[in-house]
Amino acid sequence: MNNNELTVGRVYECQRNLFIVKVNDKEVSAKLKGSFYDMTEGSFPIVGDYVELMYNPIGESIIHSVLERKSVLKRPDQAKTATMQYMVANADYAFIVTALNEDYSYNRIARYVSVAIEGNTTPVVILTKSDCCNNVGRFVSEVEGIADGIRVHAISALYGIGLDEIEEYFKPGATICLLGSSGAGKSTLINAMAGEEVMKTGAVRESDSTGKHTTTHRQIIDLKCGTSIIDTPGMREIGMANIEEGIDSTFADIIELEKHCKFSDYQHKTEPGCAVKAAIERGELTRERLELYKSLSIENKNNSGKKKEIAKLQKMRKKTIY
Ligand SMILES: Nc1nc2c(ncn2[C@@H]2O[C@H](COP(=O)(O)OP(=O)(O)OP(=O)(O)O)[C@@H](O)[C@H]2O)c(=O)[nH]1
Ligand SMILES: [Mg+2]
Repeated sequence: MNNNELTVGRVYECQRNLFIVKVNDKEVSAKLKGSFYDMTEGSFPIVGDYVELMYNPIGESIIHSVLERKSVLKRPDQAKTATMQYMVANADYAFIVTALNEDYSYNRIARYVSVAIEGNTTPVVILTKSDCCNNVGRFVSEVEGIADGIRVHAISALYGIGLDEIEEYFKPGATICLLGSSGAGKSTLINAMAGEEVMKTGAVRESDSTGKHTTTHRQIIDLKCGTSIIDTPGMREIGMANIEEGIDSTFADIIELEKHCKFSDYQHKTEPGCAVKAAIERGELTRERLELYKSLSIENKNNSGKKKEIAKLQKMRKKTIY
C-alpha cells in the first residue's frame, strides 16, 4: 500500500481499542493496525496524539502510526506494576486544578508540576472556588513557592472571578489539558470559558468536598475560540516514576543549595557548612519543602528502579524461553 494514501488526524477519544479521530473537521471511528500490538510501552495512540490513518468514509478507519509527540503526560500505572500510563499527548499547558477547600494540597500540586515539566508541558496552577475561601492570597503565595516562575491563578468559575486572567492561554490552535481531583471544578471551568455547557458537571459530597467522578474518560473538546481542551476524569493521586528531571526542576532551589554542600550523603541537619541547613535557618526554605523533595525523589527512585529491574527480568525470561 502507498503511504501517500494516509491522512493525518488527531485522537479525540480512546475507548479500549476504539478511537475517535478528528480528520478534516470530521470525527471518525478508527481501530489500530495489527502491528501496534507488538510495540513497546507508550507507542499506543492516546488522546491528543496526531496519527496517520487509512481513512474509510463508510466504516472504521485504520490507524497506522503515531506522529512524534511534542509533549506527553504520564504516571505510574496503578493497575500494572512497573508500567507507565500515558495519559495525554501534545498539550501546551497542563492546568493543575485544585479547589480552595479540603482538596488543596501543596504536596499534590508539587507532584503535578513535576509531571507537567517532565512531560514538556507548561504547568499552570488554577485554584478554583475562590468564592469559598477567605484567604486566597495566602494560598496563591504558597503555590508560587512550589517552583520558580510557576504560574498561579485563583478563580471562581461560578461567579466569573479571575477568568479574564486565564484568557491568555485560550489561543487558537493551543491545547490545554485539565488535571485534578474529582470535584475540583475542571468541567465547570471549561463551561465558563466556553460560555456554554460543553461538559457535564456534578455536585460534591458536603462532608469532605470530594466529587463523584462526573467526567469518566479523557476527551478533547474544541472551543469556539479555536482552543482544544482535554478534560480528564478526577485523579485521587499521582505517583512518581521516571521523573527525576521534573522533580529536580520543580525543586531547583534545593538542587542549587545542595551544590554548595560539603557532603554528598547529607541529611541537612548537623553537617557543618551545610547550605541547605543555613537556608532553613535564614527562613528561605522550609523543612517541610525539603522533606517533600526528599520523599518524592525516594519514591521516584524506588519506582523507577523497580521498573528497570522488572524489564531486565522480562528480557532474561524471554531469552530463556526462545
Ligand atoms: N462554589 C463554587 N463551586 C464550584 C466552582 N467551580 C465548580 N464548582 C462546583 O463543584 C462541583 C464539581 O464541579 P465539576 O466541574 O463537575 O468538577 P470536576 O473537576 O469536573 O469533577 P470530575 O468530573 O468528577 O473529575 C459542581 O457542583 C460545581 O458547581 C466555583 O468556582 N465555586
Ligand atoms: Mg469533570
